[in-house]
Amino acid sequence: MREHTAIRLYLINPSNPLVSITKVKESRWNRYRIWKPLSLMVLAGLTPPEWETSIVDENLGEPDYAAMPRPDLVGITAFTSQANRAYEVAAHFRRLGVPVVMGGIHATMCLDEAMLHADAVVTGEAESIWPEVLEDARHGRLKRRYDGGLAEINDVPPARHDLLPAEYAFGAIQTTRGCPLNCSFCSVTAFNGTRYRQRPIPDVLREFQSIREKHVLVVDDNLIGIRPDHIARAKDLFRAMAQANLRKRWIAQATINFADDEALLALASKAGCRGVFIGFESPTPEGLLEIGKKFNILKDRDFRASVRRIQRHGILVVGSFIIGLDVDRPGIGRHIATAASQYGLDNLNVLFLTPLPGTRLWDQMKAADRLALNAFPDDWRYYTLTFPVARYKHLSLHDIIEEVISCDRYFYSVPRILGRVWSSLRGRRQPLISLVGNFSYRNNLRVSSKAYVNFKRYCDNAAGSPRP
Ligand code: B12
Ligand code: SF4
Repeated sequence: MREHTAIRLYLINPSNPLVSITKVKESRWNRYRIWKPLSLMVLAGLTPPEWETSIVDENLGEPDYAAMPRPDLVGITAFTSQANRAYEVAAHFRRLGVPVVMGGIHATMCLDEAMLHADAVVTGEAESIWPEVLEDARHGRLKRRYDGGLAEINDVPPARHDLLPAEYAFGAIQTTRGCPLNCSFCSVTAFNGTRYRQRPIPDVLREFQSIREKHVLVVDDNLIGIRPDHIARAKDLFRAMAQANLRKRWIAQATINFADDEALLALASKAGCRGVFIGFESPTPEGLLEIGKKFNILKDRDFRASVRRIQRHGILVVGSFIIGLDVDRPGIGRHIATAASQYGLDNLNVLFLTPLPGTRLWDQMKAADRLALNAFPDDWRYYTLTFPVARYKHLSLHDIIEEVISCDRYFYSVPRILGRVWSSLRGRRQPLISLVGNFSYRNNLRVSSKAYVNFKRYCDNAAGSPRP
């Protein structure tokens, strides 16, 4: 390692050119389409001050690595969809003789693959192990593999909110880790465990206060949890946030039980909650059973009434559905769109069923030879949930793409958008955000139609990957 007083560390978030907007400087609106890499901000928070730490987010624009000062160590994070680019960046720095450490969900789930591209790989959550990795790197004795396991929640440090430029519309924070549900397609339980871990409220408040953006994404996978004690703690948190008068507006992810407690909703709204992203996943009970999300249909739930209850507190509801389940047949696109309209959702996000490594779905589909795109690591770039990468039971590649297009065309037709904006205006529920959100989804339709054409061409040309 070089001899200079400060030891230089780059923490890099690779882009996926298929999904990233890399022209933030060209349009103010693009600020709303990029999200802070909180993992790297937390890693920076764990890094001792003798390291001169920079976070490089490729989503802000392609960095000119050659023009940047040579670092002593590089840490790279990656979701599966970023793995491909992560390996390119790793190769660049390794060619220069700079040691590269990889970590995050993809490296954890595909350890052997990641080890081929990095000098060291950290699996699991980094809190307990990162200081040791840095010490080893400093003394030139990096091991090939480290495992952080699951962190003690009190050890999660405040993230370094000061390190990224002011080019994002949203700040980011995490208040809990893990999810007690275990849906077959989701990596969260496999990575963060079923034990629902809640950060101490004073830590969360202090960190919120250090965020400069007015709008914040609370990245928790399940904001309120499912048990009465989880929900009691969520109420305590919201109460404390309201009392601290944070003046933040935030959006979060929750399960539909968020709707079941009026006091919880009132407190969340008072604490600044303005939008919630909820996984509805399938419009049919058979679909929910297939993916292990029976939770959604407990207590004979009336989805429309649940959504209304949340909206009455000034909170927008974005619903997510999956297309391509074994129970899904032609017509499912329209079925999802009508269900979403009937539930009264403010926005709808439809994603292709995607087997992500480490999930039960991956194990099932791999064993049944249903991974249609499997030239890894190259094909990981299509594992964005916005491309049909598997073989679906009743839907061919062409069919499933048509289903998604028909779903989006129905839900995002101009009259339906205007109806929703009018309803949010009447309910004083962020009408401007509703308008921008709806038209931005509608605009995505054009972008994704073009992407599907290229994708189909890629599938046709991909040798040895016959499509159904
Ligand atoms: C916020 C978020 C986003 C943000 C991304 C913000 C960002 N740039 O980080 C947005 C909305 C853009 C997003 C998009 C997507 N996401 Co997302 N997202 C999340 C979410 C909810 C939280 C991530 C987070 O900030 N966690 C908090 C930090 C502190 O935890 P962490 O990232 O795990 O980091 C810790 C460790 O992993 C480790 N670590 C991480 N990196 C590194 C690097 C090094 C060097 C080391 C040593 C350690 C280390 O240390 C950290 C501290 O312990 C996760 C779920 C989750 N629980 O992680 C899903 C999740 C990561 N997303 C997922 C997916 C599938 C996607 C999408 C592909 C699809 C989609 N539409 O959602 C896109 C892909 C975008 C792309 N560019 O390719 C999956 C990824 C699964 C996988 N195998 O890749 C997850 C796990 C959700 C799930 N249900 O399965 N996402
Ligand atoms: S409820 Fe959400 S976070 Fe929890 S396992 Fe299911 S999909 Fe994942």
